[in-house]
Amino acid sequence: MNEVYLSIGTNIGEREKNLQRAIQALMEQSAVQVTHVSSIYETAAVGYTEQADFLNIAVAVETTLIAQEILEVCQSIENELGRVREMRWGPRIIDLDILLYNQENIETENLIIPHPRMFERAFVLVPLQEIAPSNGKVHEKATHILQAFDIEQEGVTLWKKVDSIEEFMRN
Ligand code: GSY
Repeated sequence: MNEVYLSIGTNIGEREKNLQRAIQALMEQSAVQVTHVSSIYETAAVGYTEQADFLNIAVAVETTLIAQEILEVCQSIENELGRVREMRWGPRIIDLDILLYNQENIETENLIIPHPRMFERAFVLVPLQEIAPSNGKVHEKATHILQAFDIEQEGVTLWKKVDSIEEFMRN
């Protein structure tokens, strides 16, 4: 079984609903098991900053799929939820990024793992640190990098504390 971490973000429409729909769509994939979902963080936009704040979460899944197939699942969920690709760093109804696939380094035409910008982004690392096992390498690295960040200055605040997948999907 492969262990995969995803980062999900949204800054258009009913942001919490968008996250729930994305998790629901992942759970409906027979080859994917959602094992952990982080709390929801509200985060100031990075990249193109003249846009609304995002809600961001991290998700852990177990899967038999290879990385390329997970990418296809993520893209199909983005399309299903109505993502329109207008502007590279612009507003989006949903964005699913693969952060890590086991401990593998993967580089193909359309996929780089670990995600090339994940270690520069507090909006990725804060939720990731929350769900990664506290005795593991992912948690250790996220914690180490986050020590150099001023989380508040990075514009990352806890929006809703979530303790289980069931709680995340409620309402
Ligand atoms: O890379 C994912 C999309 N995205 C985000 C995001 O999810 N959160 C924040 N805070 N800023 C972002 N800029 C982009 S692009």
